Amino acid sequence: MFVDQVKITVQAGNGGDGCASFRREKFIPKGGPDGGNGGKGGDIVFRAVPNLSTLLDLRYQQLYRADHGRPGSGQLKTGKSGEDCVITVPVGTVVRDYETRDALADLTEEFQEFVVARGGRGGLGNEHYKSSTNRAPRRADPGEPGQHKVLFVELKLLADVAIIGFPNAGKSTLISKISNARPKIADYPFSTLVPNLGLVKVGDYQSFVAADIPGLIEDAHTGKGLGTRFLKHTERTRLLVHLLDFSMMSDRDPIADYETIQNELKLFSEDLYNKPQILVANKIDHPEAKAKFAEYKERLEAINPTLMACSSVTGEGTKELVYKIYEFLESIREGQE
Ligand SMILES: Nc1nc2c(ncn2[C@@H]2O[C@H](COP(=O)(O)OP(=O)(O)OP(=O)(O)O)[C@@H](O)[C@H]2O)c(=O)[nH]1
Ligand SMILES: [Mg+2]
Repeated sequence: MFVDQVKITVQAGNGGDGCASFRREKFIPKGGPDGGNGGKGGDIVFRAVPNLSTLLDLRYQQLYRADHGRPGSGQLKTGKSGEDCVITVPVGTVVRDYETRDALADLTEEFQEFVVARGGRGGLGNEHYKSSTNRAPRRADPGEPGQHKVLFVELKLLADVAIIGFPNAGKSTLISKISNARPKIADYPFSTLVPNLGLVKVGDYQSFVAADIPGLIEDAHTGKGLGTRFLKHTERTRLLVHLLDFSMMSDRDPIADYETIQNELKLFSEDLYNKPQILVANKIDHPEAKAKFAEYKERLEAINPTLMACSSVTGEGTKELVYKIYEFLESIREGQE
């Protein structure tokens, strides 16, 4: 299981203090008590939203505070309530107590909300204590403190995009370049034995999850190489990045490679075979790889017009690829709505 886990601290707002005050008006010599109540402190609220897929934002901000309530004032004015602090997380997020690991909330539906820490109630003003026996109470209460909690937030990751291709095509190198995943990279085939998931940041606020799938080869569907058992991880992804090796060293024919992999996908699952793909010529930094790319470009574009080139080692073209993947995921998402 691949999980994203973050520790955060939340502090709800304190309630505002109640006010002790008496009416002072011309011609009303002994005005009664008129101190208002304090406002309520803001809550800390978790909200599950559809357009997030990771807890990346929570890694950047680890302390969340809601506003305090304002104190009450004379003329029976209640203090303003503090604003809630809303923490947006992906659907599927579980919020736990950090110490006990008890689940406090399981956010399984879009726009589901959960108040994890309550703001303090405002203190009562002295007007509240007025009675037949005490017409001029001086008592006013302080606001209650807001709740403070240390939380353990976790999310089971599901990949949005899977990187597929022959062994050694550079899938692990690519995911290590664009995400926080640090898989093993080696110049021999089948260096990746299980899928690696990584969080990819796009600009400041957006992100997606990519999976690096162990290499596929001809007859993978019959169990050759590592077989297709990891392809089940790709069934829930929305997009495939199909990586082709363009280094001259491997002396591979990218079109034959492409067709071999496509054939294996098809034999494994028609649904997977029909998923949208971005075709990527990798190792474009290699001497003569650019010439090779120029040679194949037209034929590859005829197969799939969404064709890009990059080097997972130097980073050339990887930023463009990340944006292209994101754009693609967004358009798929919009198409589903
Ligand atoms: N020059 C160059 N070498 C690369 C590039 N990407 C990967 N490599 C090299 O290619 C070899 C294989 O890279 P990996 O990332 O392990 O390949 P993989 O596709 O994950 O391989 P498997 O896990 O075995 O399927 C390593 O020696 C990498 O350094 C690239 O863009 N340019
Ligand atoms: Mg690998």
